[in-house]
Amino acid sequence: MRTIDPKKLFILLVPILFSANIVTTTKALASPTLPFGFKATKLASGFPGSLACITSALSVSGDGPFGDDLYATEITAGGIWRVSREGAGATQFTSVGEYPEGLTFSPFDSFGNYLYVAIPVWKEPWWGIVRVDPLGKLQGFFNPPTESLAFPPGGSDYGEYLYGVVGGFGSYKIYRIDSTGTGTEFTDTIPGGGGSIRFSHGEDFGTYLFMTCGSTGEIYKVYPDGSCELFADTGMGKWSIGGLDFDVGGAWQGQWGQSMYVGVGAGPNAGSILRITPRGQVSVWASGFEAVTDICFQPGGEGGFTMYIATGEGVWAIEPSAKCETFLMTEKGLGMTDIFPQTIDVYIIGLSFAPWTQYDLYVVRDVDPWTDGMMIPPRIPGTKTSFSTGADGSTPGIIVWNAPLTTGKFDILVDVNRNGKYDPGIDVLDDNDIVTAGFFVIPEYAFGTILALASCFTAFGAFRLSKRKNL
Ligand SMILES: [Ca+2]
Ligand SMILES: [Ca+2]
Ligand SMILES: [Ca+2]
Repeated sequence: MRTIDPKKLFILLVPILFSANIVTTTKALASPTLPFGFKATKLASGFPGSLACITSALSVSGDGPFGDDLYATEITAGGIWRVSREGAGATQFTSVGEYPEGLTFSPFDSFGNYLYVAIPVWKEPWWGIVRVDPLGKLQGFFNPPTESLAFPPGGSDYGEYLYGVVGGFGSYKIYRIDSTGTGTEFTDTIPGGGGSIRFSHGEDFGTYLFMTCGSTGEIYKVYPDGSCELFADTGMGKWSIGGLDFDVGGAWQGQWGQSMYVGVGAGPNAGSILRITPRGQVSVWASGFEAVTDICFQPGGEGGFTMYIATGEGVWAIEPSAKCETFLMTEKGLGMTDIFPQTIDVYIIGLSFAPWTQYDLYVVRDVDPWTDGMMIPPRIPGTKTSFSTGADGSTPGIIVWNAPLTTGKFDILVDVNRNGKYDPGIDVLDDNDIVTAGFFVIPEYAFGTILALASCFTAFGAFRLSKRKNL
């Protein structure tokens, strides 16, 4: 039998695989493009009662009197909206008049159980910072027009204050405001004008105040003494970047890594989400949303965190999804594919499983369809029967079936609850598809022809070893 020269395989596959190293999820208006292993769900699609559905900022309440919903500002009609995290849509919580921007809950008892809202204009009856009680009643709190606000985490060098970006008259300053609403200047005029602020909270980022600069596309770090230092230039240009948040502080980071994420609200890259490492390296992490104006992370959920984003067409949740996919080895690392010649080993990568856990694995003849509670058919002889995850819940590329392979259609099932049966919503299928085959093994002579037909790759993408040090 003729074997395929690995170099030839590489030349054939690479243009296909590397042209799409991200997986696309299509939803409604926006067509988000997310990294492999993540999914996006729209929680609220525009807001009832407003014509232009532009959300500006988001905050997640804890389990206190505000429930555990998301709260969002709606800048054209001045609403504060309450968005169900379970996908039950949005309802108006209260109205503050025009142009509310940032909003946040207080971690400090001294500031009481209020939602604090920044309003960057002088306009009756409310401006500056107002606070809203759990019944939606408003109180004035701080006067100068404020664009963004943030509380530091408890016990930091920034004290028990609310920090606000105060603008107007051509210059911007950060104020710190005590629990009585009395503000003092914290920074001198800040470089690049105002933007969104958020505190990092430990690990490699330390605990610092970070600020996006609307007019330059830069991000500054603001020290507890009020001095500023350039942290990163996103390269997105003027009036481009919006809110930011950090995925640190949960039980484990999972696939999120340890990063700052920044929304891009305008400019050529509008609708993207940037990922910035603790050393200030910037990359585009996701794209294809409408203008992304704010981001907030909530620890918990399957993958360690859920990311919520405010966009020009509503609110989305982004989270890792437990996933198992078939790959083959190329000279550059692993390339995702569903088609294997008989002479090539079958690899899998598993993502977003629980950390430090062993899972039962089944490589079986194609089942069409998988039905709730059915017994998992016998394994193909010689295939791998289990795999284990590391601290981040992933398994690096492992061979589950050594060549030579048998031709045919096959499925791979991760029996998450180890009961020998298929349980929808618990067990994980290769390609997450209950009908089609997870992968095909075809005769050697047909392989070159198949490769020429890119449409035959029902799912493709690339996962280069160099991109993720954990693989
Ligand atoms: Ca099962
Ligand atoms: Ca199947
Ligand atoms: Ca597959």
